[in-house]
Amino acid sequence: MAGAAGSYTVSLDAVTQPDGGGGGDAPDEQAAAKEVVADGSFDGILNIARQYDSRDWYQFTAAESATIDIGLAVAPTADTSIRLNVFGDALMVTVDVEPGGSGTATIDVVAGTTYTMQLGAGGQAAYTVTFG
Ligand SMILES: [Ca+2]
Repeated sequence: MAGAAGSYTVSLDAVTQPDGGGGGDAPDEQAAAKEVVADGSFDGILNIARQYDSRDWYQFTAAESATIDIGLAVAPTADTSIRLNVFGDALMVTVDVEPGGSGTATIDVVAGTTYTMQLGAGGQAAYTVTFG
């Protein structure tokens, strides 16, 4: 008799990444940085064990010229610190944050200018980026 009753489960260990407000993993290349709005906060995940996920790149365009704080909080469950680099025409500031910790990058932005942010980790870590 064909089609004997039974079932099986396929586990792909797939985690839906919340990077930058959903829609999957943020790109690992600066040129493809995921667009975010520099207001409020967003979550993300880094996991060096997954392809393309040792780096997450984001970009935002300043709505007005101002001094802004970009906060980075790393989940206590992380097994690695996270490095945040913020770029204008060149690297502007670097912040390293340990698991369970938080840090802030303060930069002067110019209205209409696009900035990129690189988050990188040597292990796996969930994070939250906050604009203020
Ligand atoms: Ca990611």
